[in-house]
Amino acid sequence: ITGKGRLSTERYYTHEEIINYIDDLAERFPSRVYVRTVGWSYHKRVLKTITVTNGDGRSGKKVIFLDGGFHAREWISPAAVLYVIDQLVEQFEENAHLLKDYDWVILPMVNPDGYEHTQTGTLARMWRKTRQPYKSGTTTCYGADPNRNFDFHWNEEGASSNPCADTYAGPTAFSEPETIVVRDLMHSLSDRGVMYLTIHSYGNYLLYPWGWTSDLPENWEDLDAVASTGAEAIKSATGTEYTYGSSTRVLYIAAGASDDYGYYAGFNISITMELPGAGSIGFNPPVTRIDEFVTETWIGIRAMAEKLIEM
Ligand code: ING
Ligand code: ZN
Repeated sequence: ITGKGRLSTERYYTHEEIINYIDDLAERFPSRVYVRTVGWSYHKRVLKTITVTNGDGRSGKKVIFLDGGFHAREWISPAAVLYVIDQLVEQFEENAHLLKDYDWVILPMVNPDGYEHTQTGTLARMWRKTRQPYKSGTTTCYGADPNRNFDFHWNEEGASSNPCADTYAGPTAFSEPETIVVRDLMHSLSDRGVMYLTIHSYGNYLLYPWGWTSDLPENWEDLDAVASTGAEAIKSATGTEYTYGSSTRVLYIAAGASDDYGYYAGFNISITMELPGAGSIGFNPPVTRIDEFVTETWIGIRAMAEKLIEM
């Protein structure tokens, strides 16, 4: 199954395959691709970023930070992020404009413990959170919602204090090793960081801050311009419609999410992309539709990056 070569969009990868895939790219393209261990999950699975550059050796370029796999059951997310990596690396010539003044730092799998858990059988397929155990009275429940665990208006509206709830904010902000990794990456990149994109599913949304309040951030018009560009590019390519706007206004209020934190940390464009749903539970597009979804997602992400570059 593993081994060097092109990405397969014909199946969902395991965490190990995701890691092998980016490690192989680093071996095949040593001048343009750099893989780094950035931490470990609660169960000591490795978290790695892949940095894609144009290989010109210029340091201190602006940074686009992209991640996926926050929520375990949203399998199309890491698949879409891997496809972005594939396009930036393998279709290098036609995407050169996206790498001229920008490095892309990509963390394809934030929550490998949860992801692996969803691959253990139908009972576990709908798992959302991390897998660290928490006591609730005499019972033990597992995991915090990594997208409620960030320390920006942490555990305010739209998050739960119940360890057994799907939106459990955690006992403290940054209680999860996985969100600490994302936080530290954000701070290490923030002086160069111009766009943070985090890929979830499902519902066809392009969401920007704030998620903790219905107020809009100061540069909401820029955020709206980038999000609408992504939505329009997808609509004209495939007909798929995306709704865009602030998380609170177009979806629901949710404090402690990564896009709010990324914006607060200095990424002036910070967007959560909710890919389309399919399959019996929305979170499980059949493998025959992976290719369609990831290529469409790439069209949107590329258009947003192009908009950012011209802004
Ligand atoms: N949806 C996101 C969630 O974490 C979201 C929506 C993102 C709300 C950012 C607020 C801020 O609930 C999914 N599907 O995870
Ligand atoms: Zn999600």
